[in-house]
Amino acid sequence: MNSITRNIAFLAILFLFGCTKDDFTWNVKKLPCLITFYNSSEDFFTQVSMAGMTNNTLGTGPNNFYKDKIIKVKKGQAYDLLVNFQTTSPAVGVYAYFDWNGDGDFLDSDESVLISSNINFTNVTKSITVPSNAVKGEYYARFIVRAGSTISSDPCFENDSYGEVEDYPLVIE
Ligand SMILES: [Ca+2]
Ligand SMILES: [Ca+2]
Repeated sequence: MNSITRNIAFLAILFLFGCTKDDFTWNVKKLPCLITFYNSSEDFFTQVSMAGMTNNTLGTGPNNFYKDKIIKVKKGQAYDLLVNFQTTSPAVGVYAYFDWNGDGDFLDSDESVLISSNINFTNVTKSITVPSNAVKGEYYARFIVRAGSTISSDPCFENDSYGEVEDYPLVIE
């Protein structure tokens, strides 16, 4: 094989087997960390409501993904988020998380929102503004009640088995 033939053969192989949009790895969405609570009977959400989606629940674990309860929002718009939870703990950390840039985590700016760190403040309305630079697509929103004295905004943090996590599809238009 001379060098020209070799180059043509190499290009042909690249063309046939190189990465394309049909490559399966292209379509695999990065998922947020899995977080679980094995005792959700005492500290849990009873309602999450936003952008026309309302979900009334009891305490269930270890992980809840409500795939049919879609939170559909538009870039740059503000929405009321209503959260109701109950707790028997002396301390609590309740957070909402939104993967605004669709990179499979809740770690970017404005992606975590403190809902309540007060056991007497269990019925909360917060205004949530979708960043104007949010990325269109279907991602995830997450809500966590953490019971206990260790309050962390880390969306992956489990300090013990008491609490509840509710995950939802987040559609950004
Ligand atoms: Ca619940
Ligand atoms: Ca993110």
